[in-house]
Amino acid sequence: MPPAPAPQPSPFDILSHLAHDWTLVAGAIAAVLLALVAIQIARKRRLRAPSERTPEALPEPRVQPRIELPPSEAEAARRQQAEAAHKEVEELARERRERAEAAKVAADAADRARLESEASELRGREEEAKREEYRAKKAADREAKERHRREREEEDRLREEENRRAVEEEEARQRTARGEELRRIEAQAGQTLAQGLAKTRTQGFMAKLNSLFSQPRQVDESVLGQLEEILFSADIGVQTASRLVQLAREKVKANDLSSVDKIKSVIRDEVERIVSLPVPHSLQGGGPPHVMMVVGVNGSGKTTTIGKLAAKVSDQGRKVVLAAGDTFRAAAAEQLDIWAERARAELVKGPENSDPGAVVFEALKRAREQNADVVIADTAGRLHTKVPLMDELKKVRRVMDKALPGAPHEVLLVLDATTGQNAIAQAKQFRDVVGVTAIALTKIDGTAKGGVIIGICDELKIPVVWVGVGEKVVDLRPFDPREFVTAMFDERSVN
Ligand SMILES: Nc1nc2c(ncn2[C@@H]2O[C@H](COP(=O)(O)OP(=O)(O)OP(=O)(O)O)[C@@H](O)[C@H]2O)c(=O)[nH]1
Ligand SMILES: [Mg+2]
Repeated sequence: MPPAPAPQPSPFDILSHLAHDWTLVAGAIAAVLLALVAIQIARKRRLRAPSERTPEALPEPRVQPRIELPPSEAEAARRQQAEAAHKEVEELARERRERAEAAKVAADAADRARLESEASELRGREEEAKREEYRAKKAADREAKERHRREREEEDRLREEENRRAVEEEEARQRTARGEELRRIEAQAGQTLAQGLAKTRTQGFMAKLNSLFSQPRQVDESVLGQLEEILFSADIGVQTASRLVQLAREKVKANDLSSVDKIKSVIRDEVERIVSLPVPHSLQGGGPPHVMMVVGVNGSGKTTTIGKLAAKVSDQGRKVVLAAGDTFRAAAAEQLDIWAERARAELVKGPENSDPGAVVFEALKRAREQNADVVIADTAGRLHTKVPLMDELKKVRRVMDKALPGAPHEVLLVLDATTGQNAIAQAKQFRDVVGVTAIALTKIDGTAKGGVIIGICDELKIPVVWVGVGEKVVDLRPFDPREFVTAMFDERSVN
């Protein structure tokens, strides 16, 4: 059976179909338009973004120098030559074409031959003029190239000059800032020894000892037990603690101590006796110049102490030379440089990792030439347990003696009080290897372990000559045994 014919669409069907298609087309157009608008907005945002940044985010505008030199006389002459040759080429070409045209229409064979010969001769001259133009142009280009080379060279020179100026300006700015910082620090008064010892007195073993001593009671075994416990937990070292306890026991046995208060004065007197070692003159007496070698483990405060000492020497109107003998770290010489500037001292330094002996030798030589009064030599502070460092220090010592027989006149060991009894162990090693003559105990202000001074003096019999009570240049106090004992034992010594 044949298939039934498809029904004919009605006009309404055709219209509705068309309407449906138009909706689709309109929808597509609207989507495309929307996409275009979105792209346009995004582009505008991107373009606007840089100007909306904060001014700080923008890089510093750098003016690139632009140099344009006038052409040299030779270059100008060559250009003119090339132009003249070019004109000649055109003129000759024109004449040659005229002769060739005339030859084409010449009726007489002899005339034609003459014209053709003239045209050929003109071509020869034209070729020669072209070569001349080429040569002149080439020469002018070489001159121009040379001129551009000089322009770039001048631009580079200006750029370098500008960079150098910028570096100098930055350095000057940093110097000013450093100077201001220094003036601010120096305007502050330095700490007294008592203020430096505040933590030891209020938080350390002295706090416990003073509290024991303030009890109004008779001395008995329990008091002695407490005394023993406090002293052994202090940082004064076992040897010194047992000697103090022993002394108190003997006094009790001999019925010399009836009240706790009396123990206090016995302990106090004994501590004063221990710390009152004969003090050698520091920073004077040897040479001239008087040479001080500064040693100590890293971070103990050597460089800072040297800076403070140098400032003291300069303040006395004496000339001081600093030797940057710590060549293991580049930063060490830089740090000393800052201190030297503060202290108005001359600094002698060498390249990183160079021979410390050479630096020290040069410093002593310079000091002698300039009649300096004092030389203070910094040294590296790697761990004292590393044998090579100790060997290095011994070598530096020998070099000093070679440069100036008898030098160093003083070997100052810098110890960090915050390390407590470890400082005593360090001191023993340095003493045995390099022969320490005096001790500077630093950072006493940051610790409750100030009692270590007593142990150092008792066990090593090396005098503590300087005490660091803070980071400022004025925060280095000559150690005064009486001031120390007063600061430790007297209730009202700290304010
Ligand atoms: N509070 C306080 N800080 C100090 C004192 N002495 C030094 N310092 C600080 O201790 C730190 C180390 O001092 P430096 O002088 O660099 O020590 P150093 O022994 O030269 O160290 P190296 O060069 O690494 O061997 C620095 O931050 C100093 O400011 C002090 O008496 N009191
Ligand atoms: Mg240092």
